[in-house]
Amino acid sequence: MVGRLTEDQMDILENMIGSSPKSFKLLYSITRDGRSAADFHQRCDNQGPTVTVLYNPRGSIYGGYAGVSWQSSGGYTADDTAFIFQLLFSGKRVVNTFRPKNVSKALYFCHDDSPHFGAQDLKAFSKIVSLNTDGTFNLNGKLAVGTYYHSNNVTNENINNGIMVVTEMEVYAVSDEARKSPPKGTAWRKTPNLNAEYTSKMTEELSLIKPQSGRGITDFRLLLVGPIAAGKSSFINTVMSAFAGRVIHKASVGSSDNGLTNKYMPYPVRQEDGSCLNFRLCDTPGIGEHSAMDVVNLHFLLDGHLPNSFQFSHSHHVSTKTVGIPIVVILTKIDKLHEEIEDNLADIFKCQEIKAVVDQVSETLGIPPNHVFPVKNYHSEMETEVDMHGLALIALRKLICMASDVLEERISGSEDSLAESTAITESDTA
Ligand SMILES: Nc1nc2c(ncn2[C@@H]2O[C@H](COP(=O)(O)OP(=O)(O)OP(=O)(O)O)[C@@H](O)[C@H]2O)c(=O)[nH]1
Ligand SMILES: [Mg+2]
Repeated sequence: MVGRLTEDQMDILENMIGSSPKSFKLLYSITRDGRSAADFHQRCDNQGPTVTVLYNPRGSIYGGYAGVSWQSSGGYTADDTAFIFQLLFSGKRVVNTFRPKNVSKALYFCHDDSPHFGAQDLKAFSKIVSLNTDGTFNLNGKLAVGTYYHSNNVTNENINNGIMVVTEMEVYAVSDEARKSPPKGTAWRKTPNLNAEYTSKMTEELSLIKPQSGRGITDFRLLLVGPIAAGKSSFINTVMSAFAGRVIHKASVGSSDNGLTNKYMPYPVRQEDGSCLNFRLCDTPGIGEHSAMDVVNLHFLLDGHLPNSFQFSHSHHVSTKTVGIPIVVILTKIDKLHEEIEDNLADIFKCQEIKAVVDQVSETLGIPPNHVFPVKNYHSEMETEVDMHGLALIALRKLICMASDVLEERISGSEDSLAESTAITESDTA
């Protein structure tokens, strides 16, 4: 198993360590090797310099570098090369290094502790970690940078979102060798150039797809479900824009604590000549603490029980029955990941940071990475942008193909009563 650290992140750590090119070899992974301090010490004691990396479910990555080997005993140990760092905060690249202010107390060695920097400036966990039902790990350690490490006025909340929960924790051995990096610019997902020729080929191809005849089904219904302000309505506008050849603002978009969309609304999509395509993009209210879109309503929606324009409210529920519906994740707002992406959208499949987020989403939701589609929606643009269309159409094609496969299966399979074929899309923020 190779670890989760991307080449870009290794480059950043290499610079922080600062002496020469570095290689990183995964020694310990909490998901692979066990969640006890004994599991950590068995793999990481006497291994020379190491870097510990914590990945939390809010999209933050942080950890610590130790320039000397971890040991099972010895208490406070000096290390003038140690530091605590952050690489990502809430999905955004935030790079900071926190150096020791008390070098003699930079590390703390104890058989009961996993990596422990300073006086719990960063302690991952003690003894054994409990596993949450969603597969995350409740580290019982602490992040309190500022005691024996300089905090540089960054709050701990702004490093770990105030939680010691992780989806993964890794410890790498760091050695003085140059990495055999994949050549820069290698794409992690093969896609054609996202140019005008490609988008026009895609729009033509998608305009020809129809539900299989035999059930009176006239269109595919593609359901957008996700948190408030994830960009569900914006994605609908982006797809509409790709087919219309101009920027469309049909679905209402904006930011509101309780969610902006408050209806289930299936939008038809039109081509430049005004003709409707054989699918509808179904907008729904965002899921959130104060939203009327709760689990009960979501189940009914998935069962196809909600009429068009159904107005969601906390007191208005329908009835239940569940069907297996394929899921595709539309990963919105990738332009917010870092500035270069905004300018080079066509290169996102070469960007290791996007790959890391795609892999993380895939792992967290238990769906294959090739069902996760990064997109950027129209938000401030005045003119159409062909690469944005390309990304949205790639996602749309997968949605329609999956809906078509399910429909075909159901038509050729048992004669159960099926009113319409639905593929569900989860939309999430990067
Ligand atoms: N930068 C950026 N902003 C986006 C993107 N997609 C959506 N937005 C912005 O995010 C905000 C919320 O977008 P909406 O499309 O209204 O989100 P929603 O999921 O429909 O939200 P609700 O209807 O409230 O659940 C708006 O201000 C959009 O302009 C994107 O890809 N990039
Ligand atoms: Mg909306």
